[in-house]
Amino acid sequence: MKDQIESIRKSAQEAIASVKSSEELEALRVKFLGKKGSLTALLRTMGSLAAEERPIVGAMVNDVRIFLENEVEKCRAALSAAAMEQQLANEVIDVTMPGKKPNLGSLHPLTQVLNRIIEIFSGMGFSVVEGPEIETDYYNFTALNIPEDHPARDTQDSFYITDSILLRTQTSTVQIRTMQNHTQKLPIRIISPGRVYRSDNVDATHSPVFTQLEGLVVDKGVTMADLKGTLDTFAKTLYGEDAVLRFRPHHFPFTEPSAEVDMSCFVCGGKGCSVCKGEGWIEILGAGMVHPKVLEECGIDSSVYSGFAFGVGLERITMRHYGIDDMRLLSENDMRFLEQF
Ligand code: 2U9
Repeated sequence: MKDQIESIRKSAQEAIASVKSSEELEALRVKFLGKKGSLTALLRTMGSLAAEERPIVGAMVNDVRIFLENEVEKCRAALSAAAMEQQLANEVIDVTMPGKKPNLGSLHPLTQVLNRIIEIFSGMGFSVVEGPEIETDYYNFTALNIPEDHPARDTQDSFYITDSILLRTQTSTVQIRTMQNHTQKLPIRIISPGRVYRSDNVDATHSPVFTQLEGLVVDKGVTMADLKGTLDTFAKTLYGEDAVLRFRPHHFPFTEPSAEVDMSCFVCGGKGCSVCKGEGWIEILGAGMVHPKVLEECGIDSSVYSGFAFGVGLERITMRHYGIDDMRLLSENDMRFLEQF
């Protein structure tokens, strides 16, 4: 019996010593120490022993049980320490590796120029107002005194969604909404930047979507002199003190009188060069005094109030500003182009 006990102890100890995983260890524990294990089986045969031998053998079996339980525990601790070490080795971090460089972006050139223009007009007391890009023909045409048979209304020139809903062709819709909402709160001094849509074919100087910035001032006693002074300050702040403006008579349905406004060429100063095509002048915007019919349509008494308005195409100003020769570059989102700003 003593030999059997010793042989179980020895083979259990050897088996535990060569265990590779906790599953294997648990199987061995069950095999030797479990309810149906070999030590327990041995205890069951003690009935055949002489009475005086039983306590001695019982004590031996107990000692071996305690010894083996200890061995199992030691082995379990060693296995989990090894597992932890393996995990730490797998998760090792090389703190000397170079970090990932974040890709810092910059503002789109159109946004940079827009921000500069907003800054200039803010300095003159204008606030920025925006509005929807999908509009009704009332706000886009009718309220702006654009007659039913005007070519701008043609489906060839504007993008219609239904018979009376279209993508706005100018941001003037925003000024109409502002005037109709502000009849109790005059004067108005706003600029309205935003995207507009016209059915143009794409080439280096035309795009079916472009950005406009329009301005509107309505107050008592506003005259053409205020318009000229405001635009003069704008041009001189953006292009420098040498900038000179020239007003040419023109026609727009929503302003009367109307003008196209040229600026002395910023390259040659007016002498004539390739940028101004020998003219000495470059067209920069359109402007005029708000048509009395437009004021009346918005509930503003045109015998008491008057206003001026102007509109610029932001792409053209931006192209001139940075010497960009193709408008498509401003909407294609080519990183090789955008990274230069
Ligand atoms: C209201 C009344 C009048 C806005 C104006 C222009 C002249 C003009 C063009 C510049 C280049 C359009 O982007 S462009 O193609 N704009 O020439 N815009 S007066 O007049 C208004 C606006 C709103 C209520």
